[in-house]
Amino acid sequence: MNGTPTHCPYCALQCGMTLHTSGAGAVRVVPRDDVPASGGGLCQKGWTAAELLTAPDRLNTPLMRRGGDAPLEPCTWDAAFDRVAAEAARLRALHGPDAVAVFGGGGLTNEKAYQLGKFARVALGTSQIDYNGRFCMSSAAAASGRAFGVDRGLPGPVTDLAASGAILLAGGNPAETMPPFMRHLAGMRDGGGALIVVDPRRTATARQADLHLQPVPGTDIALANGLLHLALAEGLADEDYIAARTGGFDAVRTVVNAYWPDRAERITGVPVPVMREAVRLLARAERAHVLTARGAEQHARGTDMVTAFINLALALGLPGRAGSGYGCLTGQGNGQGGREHGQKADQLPGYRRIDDPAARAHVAAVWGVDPGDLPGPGRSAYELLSALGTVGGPRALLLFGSNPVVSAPRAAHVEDRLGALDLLVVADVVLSETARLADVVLPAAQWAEESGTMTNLEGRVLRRRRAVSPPDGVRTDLEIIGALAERLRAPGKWSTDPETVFAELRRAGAGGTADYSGITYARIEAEGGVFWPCPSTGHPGTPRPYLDRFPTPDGRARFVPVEHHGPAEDVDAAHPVYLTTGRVLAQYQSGAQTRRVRALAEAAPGPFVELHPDLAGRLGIEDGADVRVESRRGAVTVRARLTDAIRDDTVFIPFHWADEGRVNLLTNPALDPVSRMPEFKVCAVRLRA
Ligand SMILES: Nc1nc2c(c(=O)[nH]1)N[C@H]1C(S)=C(S)[C@@H](COP(=O)(O)OP(=O)(O)OC[C@H]3O[C@@H](n4cnc5c(=O)[nH]c(N)nc54)[C@H](O)[C@@H]3O)O[C@H]1N2
Ligand SMILES: Nc1nc2c(c(=O)[nH]1)N[C@H]1C(S)=C(S)[C@@H](COP(=O)(O)OP(=O)(O)OC[C@H]3O[C@@H](n4cnc5c(=O)[nH]c(N)nc54)[C@H](O)[C@@H]3O)O[C@H]1N2
Ligand code: SF4
Ligand SMILES: [Mo]
Repeated sequence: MNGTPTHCPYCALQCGMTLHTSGAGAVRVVPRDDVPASGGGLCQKGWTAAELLTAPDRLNTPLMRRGGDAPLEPCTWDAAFDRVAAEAARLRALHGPDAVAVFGGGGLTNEKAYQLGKFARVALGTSQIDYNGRFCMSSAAAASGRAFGVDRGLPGPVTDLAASGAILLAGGNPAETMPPFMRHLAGMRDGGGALIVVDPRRTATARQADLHLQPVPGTDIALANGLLHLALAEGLADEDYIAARTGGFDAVRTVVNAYWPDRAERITGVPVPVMREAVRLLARAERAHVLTARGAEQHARGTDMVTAFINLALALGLPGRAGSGYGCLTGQGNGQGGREHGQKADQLPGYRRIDDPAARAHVAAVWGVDPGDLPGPGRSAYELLSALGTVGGPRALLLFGSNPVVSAPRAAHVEDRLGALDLLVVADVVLSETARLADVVLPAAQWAEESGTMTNLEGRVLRRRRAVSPPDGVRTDLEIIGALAERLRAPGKWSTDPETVFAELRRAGAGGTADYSGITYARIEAEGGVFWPCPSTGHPGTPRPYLDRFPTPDGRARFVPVEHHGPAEDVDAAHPVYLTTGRVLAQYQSGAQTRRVRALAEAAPGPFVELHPDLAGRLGIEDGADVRVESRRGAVTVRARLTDAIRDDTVFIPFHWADEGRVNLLTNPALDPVSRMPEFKVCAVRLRA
């Protein structure tokens, strides 16, 4: 038995695990107890992660479609690469470089995310690149950038949470989305700290809370402004901190003045005494945290929603104090790193802005190209997907590590757009719902078959280590990108070795916001991970940024006044019920991976709609019955699951399934004006038995 220490393939907690291989090729997962974030824990997805390595329908040869309606058939790698490169070159010559687009993923390693961004700008010369992280934490990223001058998920090591005196968690359900994370919250409660959960559903997480605020979906701005109003009225704000470390408070004070308690209760449905209790718990704790996750971010006003919670945290004096602060729980395995190295439409490596001349000059020098040849900013994820195949839009798409047919909002439209392309290329491990539509499918190596680095929710850079060889016929994403770059005669170097790519990433990002230049594989190994920013090899890394100053021009955090707007699509007579969406423990994202793992498919076999018995009674819907749920964009048929844990004006459907249970047929693509995040978390529906 050999053991390879690595991390789980799935979420941002990046739980530690050792993979033991036997001669027969079987891989056994054993939790590691030397990884602080998971502390020896794994969830059911982690325990069963190795099963996908040998999934019966794992892709192990490239596939190609010769002509529109022809079936996908096996082909050689050379044939696949030749076709992709020739088509890309043809479309580019015909329509210009933006005719070819790229879509990436927050599950890709730092090395792949970096190489993909470089590939788009240098090999294709296209501005049209974005990724699924736009659907994930982009609103929190935008709000953090606006307030603190930087966007790094948590303000400190996740183990700091256990020493907190109070945590307000808005729109997160880690009991299902990161189960081992709950030990940190439980540790806090054991030490006398209070957990306050804001969620329209009494989730498994809310059931472990001291206080549960159950608002109408989409009303978090009114709630956070109401909480801040109460804090000010009760003299709980930290005026010294506000004066010393922040700017812009007066405008926020004026705005929240109008969110008097009764008004906040009327908008949110949260009783005033519960709000008052929440504020007192937070303000009285010596150390406290305000955290957000997707429930308070995936809104057409998501950036403002997060800002409202940041304003509350700032007024209580939390950010920039050791053991306190505001944080966002990132989502995907590399949700943090995936947003730093340039696969975002407006970004260059090191979290630099692509429209900043100094950033362009620095990165172009590392890439060996002229800064003037780098494209400018492109379209955001949903805007990119919905421009595919339109006049002036991209004619080809190369997609790595995402399954938008299931996970993008207004999915039928996105599917339609994908169908209008001249060329769709999908690199994946399995034939996902999106890969099924492709003209060329490239079978990629996965997780335990490759090495690289991932940045977890703490901002700690970790090693992913290769434990087994990829199956014959499969290539790593770096090999795929390298081969295509070569065929496109791209300038510069296109290493397929992760450590070499990481060395280049360090140089490209040096001096940027997310500075990895002092991080090496050897250091990660020796130190159990390194926190960015880490600007030199002698630098210890930065577990807790902002202790002395915020990386804003004047060193102060910025208050930004925000007003409640309500959902982009409110309920009305035709569509009288709010729909919200999210996750269940045993399935991951679009389900492409976890639906193929037997124990997970058994634990969460299919889509359902959670609804309150009172609502069900009014509609004549019985538990277990098939229900048709319709929005202005589409309809799904799912099984009714009656529970009094949800508000009676709201229903919940998880998004992990395809076919008639694909909830993104219903969701609203209304975008946040700053982050371009779609409103996954609220739209209006009607239900029929
Ligand atoms: N099992 C599992 N774990 C995962 C994933 C997975 O797919 N499956 N995905 C990973 C990824 S990429 C992510 S981003 C994270 C997401 O992790 P979470 O953010 O914890 O997950 P969600 O279920 O999307 O949303 C959290 C909660 O938001 C609530 N909510 C809905 N609308 C609102 C609202 O208007 N206001 C508030 N305050 N709350 C609202 C929902 O009821 C839900 O309980 O999970 C990661 N972990
Ligand atoms: N309604 C609704 N929709 C949502 C959300 C929601 O809360 N509600 N949440 C949104 C969020 S937060 C997210 S993050 C997105 C996620 O949604 P997607 O972007 O669709 O995420 P995954 O299902 O993880 O897709 C990853 C794909 O990459 C493949 N893959 C895995 N590893 C590799 C690899 O190393 N290389 C390559 N080439 N492929 C690989 C997997 O098999 C899978 O097909 O969904 C968003 N959509
Ligand atoms: S919590 Fe996340 S990282 Fe940990 S085992 Fe589960 S899916 Fe994997
Ligand atoms: Mo996510």
